[in-house]
Amino acid sequence: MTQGPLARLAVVIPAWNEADRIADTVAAAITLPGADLVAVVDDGSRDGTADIARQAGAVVLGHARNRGKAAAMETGAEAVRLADQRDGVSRALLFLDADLGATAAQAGPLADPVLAGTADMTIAAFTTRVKLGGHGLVVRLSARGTRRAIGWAPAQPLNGQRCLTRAAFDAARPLARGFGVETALTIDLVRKGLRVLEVEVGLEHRATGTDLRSQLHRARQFADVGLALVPRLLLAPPTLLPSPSLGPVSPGSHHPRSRLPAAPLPPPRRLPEMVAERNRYTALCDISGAVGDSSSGRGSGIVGRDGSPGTFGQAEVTRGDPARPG
Ligand SMILES: Nc1nc2c(ncn2[C@@H]2O[C@H](COP(=O)(O)OP(=O)(O)OP(=O)(O)O)[C@@H](O)[C@H]2O)c(=O)[nH]1
Ligand SMILES: [Mg+2]
Repeated sequence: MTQGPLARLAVVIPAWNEADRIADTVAAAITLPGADLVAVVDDGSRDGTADIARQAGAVVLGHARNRGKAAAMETGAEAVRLADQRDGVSRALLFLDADLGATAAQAGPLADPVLAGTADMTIAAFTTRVKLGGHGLVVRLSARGTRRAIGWAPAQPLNGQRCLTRAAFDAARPLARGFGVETALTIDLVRKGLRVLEVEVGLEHRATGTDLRSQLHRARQFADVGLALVPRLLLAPPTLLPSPSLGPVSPGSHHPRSRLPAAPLPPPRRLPEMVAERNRYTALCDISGAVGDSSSGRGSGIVGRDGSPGTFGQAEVTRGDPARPG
């Protein structure tokens, strides 16, 4: 791992009723290179998650009542900020889900580019996926909306395993609520010209089923993602029209940090034309249309408006696998 000015890492784990897995997740997170702070944010759990996390070695913060995943991330990041001030450092923030268990030990490559200063945010692409009933609907919604907003979507757009610099986290605030947070993070940071990179990691999470509780969970996810997308599609400034897609990535043909060839950019357009096109995209954005779009979420890349690789305002793509677990 490259040791740069951000070589210290804080792991933030939002958790809600994760008594079964939180101990393994914390124990694995503590082993990550550079991680000197592991904070679990217990979001009103009723199953002893907080106590178990504390015994496993985490700093535990708590919400008295359930406030959703994004609020837990904000609480965790704020706690890290206080620790940073105390220690005179600026830690990178590695967000991990609580249900990763021992596989959380594989998250190191996600932090490396951020610690090395070559990315402002990384997004995980899990190499192993679990079959999840109905989850694809929310993935497609997120992928389709993200692509409409910024012309590109990560292979696993809802993946919550992300590493951000402090500056990138601050640029993304206020976070979109609940499970809309990942979709909004991608859109907002790419729009702000920050460097977003996807990284393949060997993480696995708990497979949620098809029972009523799981379906309610997905309905909540769907609503949160939709609520995150609406303002971002309706209020998009005209200068942020979708960039040209680079098409799907051939499986196996890329390295985790490889860069796709840049597609030619269209000629510059005048403002009225851009506004008209923005409105057209907005009108086209029928959220329910995400259902059944099997192409959504397929890996594609965008380049910065200046078209040059390696500059701010671009995202890099690692793989073209549309679905993702959690
Ligand atoms: N703070 C907070 N965290 C939550 C809440 N619901 C889930 N989480 C956490 O968010 C992470 C992801 O939740 P999961 O239930 O695994 O959801 P998912 O993996 O995105 O979706 P599935 O694939 O459908 O399971 C886990 O760490 C959960 O503990 C919540 O209401 N508040
Ligand atoms: Mg999960």
